[in-house]
Amino acid sequence: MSSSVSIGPAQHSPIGTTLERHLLDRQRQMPRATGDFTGLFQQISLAAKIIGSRVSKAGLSGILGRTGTTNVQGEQVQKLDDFANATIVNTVEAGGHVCVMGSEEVEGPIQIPSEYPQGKYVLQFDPLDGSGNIDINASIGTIFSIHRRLTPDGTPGTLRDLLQPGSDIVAAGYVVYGSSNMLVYSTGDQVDGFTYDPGVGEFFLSHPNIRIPQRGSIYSINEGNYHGWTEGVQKWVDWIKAPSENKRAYRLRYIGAMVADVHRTLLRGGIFVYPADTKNKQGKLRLLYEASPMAFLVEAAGGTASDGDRRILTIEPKELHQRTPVFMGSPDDVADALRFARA
Ligand code: FBP
Repeated sequence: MSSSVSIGPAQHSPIGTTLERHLLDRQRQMPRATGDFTGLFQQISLAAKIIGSRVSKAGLSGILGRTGTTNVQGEQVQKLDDFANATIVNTVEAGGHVCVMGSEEVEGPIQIPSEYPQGKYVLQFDPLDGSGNIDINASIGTIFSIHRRLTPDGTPGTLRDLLQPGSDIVAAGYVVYGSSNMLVYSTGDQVDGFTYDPGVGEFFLSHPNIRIPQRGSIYSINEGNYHGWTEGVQKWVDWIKAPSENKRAYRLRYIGAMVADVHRTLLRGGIFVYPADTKNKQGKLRLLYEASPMAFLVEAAGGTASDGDRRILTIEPKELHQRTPVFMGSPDDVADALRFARA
């Protein structure tokens, strides 16, 4: 667990505990807690409720399709990307808990307007992960991580506050908008999942202490990129999908939204991989608001997360939107993949 978090150790809250109550119970464990962390988390969960509500009726509310603009990644921006980004910024900026934010949809640091307090935390997020799935009604999500600021208290946050390694994450989480909406988070000690009940308008603890299996039977990768991979990765995929004496053939599952593919991997085991290829020399996924927060969760659940050479959490970020190759999941499955990839 990160030393600088102002919330107590993970609780063994009973199933059905609300997220709010779960956070307050943890806060009470920490005599020095100021309530800042709990306050920030409540704003994140409120933003998730607003986004989830819009996603669930996207086809009816004219929010499908593109805005016609291109983001810093060179991607066509979806209307829901914009809506989700604005919802998180508007919900969090006035709360006084953060000093700066970083988003997939915004080129530079998102400053907190001067009329609001400059808080002690730093929030990074992918407002809508899996944008390609929006118009086809497949699972999408929101990914976030929280760091403590490095620059002096009370001053506007800077890029330096955003360029922090995953190993200094205070908390990370994601929301998956799927058959049901779930918020999964960790402060490093355990991973807890909460399911949203739209009838009550609240997240309830449904998956306490998620532990990833040591080995799974599912691999998740976009095989359409096969010809752009290194020989090592090609050999790994050829091996994992072929039955052999001491191994059965793994099943391929690829939803095309990292948040959903990693969610399944956390619950069922196996491995999710987005390697570098001739098109994406550094891989496709972004370090600060995709790979790092998901790596933090996978490791907290007992899994492994590597860029092929080192733990993703040890990577020192240089740029806000830098990319990284990703190998994450069950320890035995990631070890197999790295053995091939490094050969
Ligand atoms: P965004 O949708 O946030 O840009 O995320 C990137 C992403 O959609 C991941 O969620 C997913 O794992 C990957 O890209 C899918 O990429 P591809 O279509 O190349 O397999």
